[in-house]
Amino acid sequence: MGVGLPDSPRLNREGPEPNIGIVHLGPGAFFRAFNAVYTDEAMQLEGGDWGIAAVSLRSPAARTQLEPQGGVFTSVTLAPEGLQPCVIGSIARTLVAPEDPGEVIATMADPKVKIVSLTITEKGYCTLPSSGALDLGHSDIAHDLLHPEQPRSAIGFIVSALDARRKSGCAGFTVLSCDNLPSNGSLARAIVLEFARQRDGALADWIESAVSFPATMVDRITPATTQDNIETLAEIAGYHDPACVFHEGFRQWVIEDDFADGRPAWESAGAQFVTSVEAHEMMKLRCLNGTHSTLAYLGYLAGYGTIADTVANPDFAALCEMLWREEITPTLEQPDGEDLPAYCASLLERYRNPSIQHMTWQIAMDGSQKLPQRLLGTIADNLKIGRDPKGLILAVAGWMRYVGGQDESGQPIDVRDPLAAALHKASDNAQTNAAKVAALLEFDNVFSGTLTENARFRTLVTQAYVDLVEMGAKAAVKEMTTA
Ligand code: CS2
Repeated sequence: MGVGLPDSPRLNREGPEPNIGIVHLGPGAFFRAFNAVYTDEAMQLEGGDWGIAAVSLRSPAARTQLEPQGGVFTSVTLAPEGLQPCVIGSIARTLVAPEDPGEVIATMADPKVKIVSLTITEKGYCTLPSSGALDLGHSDIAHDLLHPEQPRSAIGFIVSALDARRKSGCAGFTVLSCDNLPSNGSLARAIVLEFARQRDGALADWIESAVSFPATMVDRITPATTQDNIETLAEIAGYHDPACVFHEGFRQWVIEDDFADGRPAWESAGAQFVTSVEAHEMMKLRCLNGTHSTLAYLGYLAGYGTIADTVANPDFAALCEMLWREEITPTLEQPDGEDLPAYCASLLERYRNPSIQHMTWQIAMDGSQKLPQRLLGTIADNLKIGRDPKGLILAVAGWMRYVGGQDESGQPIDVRDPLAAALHKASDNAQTNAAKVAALLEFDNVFSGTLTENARFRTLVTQAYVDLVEMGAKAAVKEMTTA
């Protein structure tokens, strides 16, 4: 469990390793700064066997960092008054799925495991982003349907583990999606059931009754850990921790209270349990992630490395304020206990935190998977009521320019996206600006028919793209905010 720092600067647990009650898929920086911290605090305050088996679905990096330290790592809060390190001991075990998929299934099928939580990012769900439906043509899904003993996808592991539990007469578990997707609980439920039904109808029926899929809203800004972070921690704490994470102080976890077989007392660590998460999730996705992606594409094109650098330009800060006021919050229902204008104002403060080196390039990743829920739904809602959401449309044009693969000074952009090659080809093959926009709008797994058939949207996004090409992102943002 957690030990105090800096009085006793050491990287080990005081008590025994916690018994495992949670399997977590996707042990990246966000999971460590968020789920692992909440669970550590909940166990310290209220006890319980909620140790975490952290499973990487791809790279062995997390295991390489965590295993030699017995799963213990340092979470470092970037507080205004300085760095606050805290040692976290909730991870009891680390596994790398491709090395031994059978061991991962067996761990998930252990009756003592009550929760399987996920931070696998948008693309980990193997859906068609524009509709949220399971992509049966996805190579991992096709593989996992043929090889249930050796899955690759999170969905494949979940269904194989549930199959094993059902066969051994054991109860189901809770699948807890902690990714930035709208209605992430029902989305996870729909794709797990769809996948299970492809395998075995009776298994799907059993899952429907034995497994719960609560929705969650998760929020804590956590950039990828850098070598610099590791060295800084070594200076202040006196030890080397390659598994450390640096993050903001703010955190918010809103969870639908629907667990199949118990849960940690996360409320003791500040999590909010509610009957419906939807309004909270829409607020966070559209207000925070929507402007994050806007700043990522337009800021990167304007030559800014981080979000803090981007919003230090008053035009970009004004763009965020305009988006919140005129284009985003009018589409939202105010969640219980929140005040939308105050929420948005606090976001700008969080973005301005100069000690958080959150790279525009990092947030720009996987745009094809992020655009629908962050920007396109809000745009469609505005168009429906006859409003032109020109700022959000400029952000979409920024994405189009970004995935074209060349920045404003002609330098190549390292575009990371599952569709990167296809997007680049489509943009490259088209000769004119209008043809490039039209070619990208053909990606129907990103853009829904509601948008692509809307002539007003097509005109506005083409105009915004031309503006970006002709005047550059800085001037286009300035013009948008002074118009
Ligand atoms: C970011 C998020 O990388 C991204 O796409 O927008 O990870 C963001 O930092 C978190 O959702 C904040 O809670």
